[in-house]
Amino acid sequence: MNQPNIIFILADDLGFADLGCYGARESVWGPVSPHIDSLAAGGLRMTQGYANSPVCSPTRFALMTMRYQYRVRGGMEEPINSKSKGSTTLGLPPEIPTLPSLLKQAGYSTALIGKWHLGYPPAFGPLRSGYEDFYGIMAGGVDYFSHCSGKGDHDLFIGEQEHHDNGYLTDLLSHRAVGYINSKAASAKSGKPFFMSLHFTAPHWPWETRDDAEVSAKIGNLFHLDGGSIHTYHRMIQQMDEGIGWVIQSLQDNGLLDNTLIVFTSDNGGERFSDNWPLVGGKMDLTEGGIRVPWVAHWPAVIPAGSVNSQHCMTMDWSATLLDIGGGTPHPDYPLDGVSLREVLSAPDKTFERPLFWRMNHRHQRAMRDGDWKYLKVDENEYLFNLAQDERERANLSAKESVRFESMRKRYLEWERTVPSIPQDAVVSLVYSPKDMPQR
Ligand SMILES: [Ca+2]
Repeated sequence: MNQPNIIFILADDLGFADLGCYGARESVWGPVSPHIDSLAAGGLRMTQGYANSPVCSPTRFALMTMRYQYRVRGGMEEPINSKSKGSTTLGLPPEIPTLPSLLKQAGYSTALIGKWHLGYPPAFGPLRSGYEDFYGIMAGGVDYFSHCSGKGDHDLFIGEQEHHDNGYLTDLLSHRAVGYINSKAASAKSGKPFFMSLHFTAPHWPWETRDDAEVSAKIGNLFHLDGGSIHTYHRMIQQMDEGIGWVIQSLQDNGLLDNTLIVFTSDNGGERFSDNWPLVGGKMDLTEGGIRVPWVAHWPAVIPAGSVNSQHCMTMDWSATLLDIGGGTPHPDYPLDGVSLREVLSAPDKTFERPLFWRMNHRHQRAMRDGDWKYLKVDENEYLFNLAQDERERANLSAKESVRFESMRKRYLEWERTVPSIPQDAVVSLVYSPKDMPQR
């Protein structure tokens, strides 16, 4: 098999049940995600896949480095915020090997279209960490029309050059992705494959569809605590999905669809308008709703259509998989924590044991998933859940299964000693509190 082209599509704050293929209800405009659903139908849908973190930038550190994000100082910010502009510590150090830098060494063309959120130039940036091309935003979020960050800075770039474009950001990113595929199609067919990261900001706040330029003009704070609705939210997902449809069509038109691996996921669990059913919690939480996310993979040459599997995995496993499939080699000084899922792709009924760990500064959370079981700590409270019986994490079995609880707790603590501890100056940034909206 020739090296496939690889397209990694990342949605921002999309919840576990926000897509039709994960049980989303229809919107008032019809199905929310027909194109992503068609990728799942023609490929693989995973039911037990996770993000490395319940918040943006930590997951992106893990995605890029294929290692637990806690190994990098910037990975312990929850998340990197716009105050880090100018910082020489809060970002992805260019000397650390990344998925794109190692795929580049393996012969790939590499591009990031969309959100970076791993620190600002001149210390950091996508071009310094393995991407040959970049079109997108450096910050954690921008307005969809003005392309300004919460700080008010215009934040749309080509490479490291500020660039002004008119239009709705989701559409600009989709069009740019199609343009990239068209520009690389001939070389892809003659043996030089491409790796394109397409990191949408949708359906992250502010709550704006492509028809909401007027909302954008009047918006105060990008957190948009006085706006939005499930209808706006559905439409934002739909418009991202439409762009993914353009990407699929362009692969088809260029004769590249069969040997292109497309992976779709979200960087963390859903935010205020998201549907995480049947999971509880959301962004910033280590309950399932904060970390379990959709994972869809489509690669007609290898993945049997209609596959569904329950392999346990997190973001860094997928980037390790893409490196493996692309023929890249990890750097010996930076051994991967991520485990390749390559064998699962061609034989989705085969799964393997994969214990997973998470840690958050926010509310002193800890979590470990092993088989059907999950150990969880939130604030000073500890829990044990059997997720095969109780995905919603309501039945705390820590007393009833005290031996198992103690053993998982011990294993968590052993794992925690293998990663750096949280520094005193690590920052937790929350977007809203109970005074902004009622909690359940
Ligand atoms: Ca996010």
